[in-house]
Amino acid sequence: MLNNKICQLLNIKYPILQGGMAWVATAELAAAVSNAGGLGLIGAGHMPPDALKAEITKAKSMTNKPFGVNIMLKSPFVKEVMQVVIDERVAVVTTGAGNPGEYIPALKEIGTKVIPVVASVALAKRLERVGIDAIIAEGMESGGHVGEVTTMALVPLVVDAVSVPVIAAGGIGDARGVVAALALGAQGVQMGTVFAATTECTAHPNYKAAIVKCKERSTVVTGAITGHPVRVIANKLTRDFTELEKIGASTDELERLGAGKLKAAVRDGDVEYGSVMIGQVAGMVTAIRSVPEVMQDIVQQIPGVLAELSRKV
Ligand code: TUI
Repeated sequence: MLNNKICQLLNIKYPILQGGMAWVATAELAAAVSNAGGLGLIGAGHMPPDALKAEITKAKSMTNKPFGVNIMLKSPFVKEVMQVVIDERVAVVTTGAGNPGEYIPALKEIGTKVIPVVASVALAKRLERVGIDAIIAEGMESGGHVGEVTTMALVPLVVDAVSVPVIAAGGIGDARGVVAALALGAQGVQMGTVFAATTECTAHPNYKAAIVKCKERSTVVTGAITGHPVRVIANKLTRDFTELEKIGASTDELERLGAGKLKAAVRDGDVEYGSVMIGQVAGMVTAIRSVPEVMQDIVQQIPGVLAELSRKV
């Protein structure tokens, strides 16, 4: 069951990818997800190249399964971290927050599988022409930097627009979500939020506790005005941000308020004045569990979800 094109492409057991969350997705989390049969990824975020290299070395020591690196294209180190990924022969690269087109030929040349994250059909179509292996269609239910289209609408539109396999992301937190994604035409899923709330995730306990506390309306999207809308848990920071937006603050001022705040939340545990990026499915997370438990729960519950579905149709 579940052994499909994505599994064969990435040499993994289940077509379940872990989101490339900056500061959250360290070697420990990536290795745990890969060891549990999915594809773990290190979130490079704004990491300098030497830090990424150390993280890759650590992941290699913790798993003999394939893992990937997510490259945030707005990083000031994007060129250098791409080079690290090439030097280290990382099996899979996912990208976010931009158009990775110019980097694709070099990655393809060494056999790295390239799977960009997109939030629109237009970019999906453009990237297909450059030779990507698959594409992640990420809806606005996700945490962090988001587009404007929901997963429910985006995934089938991308599936119809491209011929590479599509991986659904945004709003997927359990077996029902996985089955729904497959029903929309996706061949796999990417999940961030549920993996952030695991024992193997090295994020600060306050950050993980904040996820458990979330209800369905606990997150908000701020920063649409700056052109970088992000989904985060509503807190003192988001209230200040909204106030600044209301009085017509400049993009510069708004970006200054946000600078360093993701690290403050994830590493230092400042969930009141940090940027607690997380997806809407945080409302579904009721406890911190281990990665194998999360993975096994999802995989084992799929037949039940399908049986229930076939009773209804
Ligand atoms: O990238 C994410 N999620 C992220 S990145 C991040 S850190 C950040 N820092 C500064 C500015 C922005 C983000 C926190 N969370 N998810 C994948 C994703 N990519 N969602 C949406 C997009 C996206 C948006 C626009 C992809 C391509 C794109 O294209 C613009 C273009 O250049 O054509």
